[in-house]
Amino acid sequence: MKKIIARAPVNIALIKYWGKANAEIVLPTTSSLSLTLTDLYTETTFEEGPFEFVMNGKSGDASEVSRVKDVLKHFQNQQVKIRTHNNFPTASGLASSASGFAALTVGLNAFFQAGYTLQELATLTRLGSGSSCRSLVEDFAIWHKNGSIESLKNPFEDLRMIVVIVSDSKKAISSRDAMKITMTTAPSYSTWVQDSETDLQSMKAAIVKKDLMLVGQIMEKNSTRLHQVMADSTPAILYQQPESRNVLAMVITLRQQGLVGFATMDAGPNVKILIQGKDLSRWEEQLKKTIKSKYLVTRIGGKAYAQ
Ligand code: 2P0
Repeated sequence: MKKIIARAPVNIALIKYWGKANAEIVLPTTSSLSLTLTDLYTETTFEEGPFEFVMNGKSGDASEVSRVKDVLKHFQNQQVKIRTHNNFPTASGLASSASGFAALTVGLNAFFQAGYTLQELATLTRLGSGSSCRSLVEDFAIWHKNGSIESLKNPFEDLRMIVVIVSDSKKAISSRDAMKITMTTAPSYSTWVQDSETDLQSMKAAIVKKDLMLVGQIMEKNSTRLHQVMADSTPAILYQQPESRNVLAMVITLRQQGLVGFATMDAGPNVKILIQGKDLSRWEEQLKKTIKSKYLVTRIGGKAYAQ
């Protein structure tokens, strides 16, 4: 009996994606850049049989199945039983669509021995979740606005990400819908698109120079600007909660006191802090002292694979 297991890590953007130039084939308005989180991943098994999609022990709902089929229809047939689960708490408020679709696409490629190239897999997985194509490569993943995927060597040895779980409730609005609202209503959207290009170029230069302070500063600014352009939408899209802002303020204060770390936020209230492993115990001490929320700590690196 044929069986394939695929695994793909979550990725977090340092330069964010927020809007589609072509919604049908999911081409973004800007290029984005991310890192994968080694210890937070989706694992998916594929077995022979009539089509079935089970996520975290439950049958997938209609919209999940429809997105899965958008990818599956590019393979030989639909005779496959798919079971998928996340190794991180499902209610942690962490997006799982990127790791989920990366595992799905890479796994289907192995299961059906389809032989798609990396670039072709990126094109397919985007149909399920745009940002999932960034979980297909190691190191810093760049998803260019023309659709191509690039991997830029990560020169930093000991990075960690702290994921502060401010809320575990399901978000009020999906990123797919929210980015559409921002694109069509935020007066500052075109400026955001231009600034994003400048940020990407500065970020690439900072990575190549191995300048962690600069990488962190650009990352934090890019995230702040994303949440400003979201707030500039009508209706305003507000993912931050008071506790998110407490964590952001804590990161800035601690950095002023010499503890290096930088914050970024996505389409939800959780805050991710990029730090160096050598500083982890000092960060944990401060987190326990200052905030109520739970947090996870993960290493950085890895990519989707199937066996
Ligand atoms: C990112 N996000 O770059 C940005 C920052 C959320 C905030 O990519 O519509 O779930 O399926 O392409 O990939 C979330 O977007 O959206 C996302 P679709 P996806 O990580």
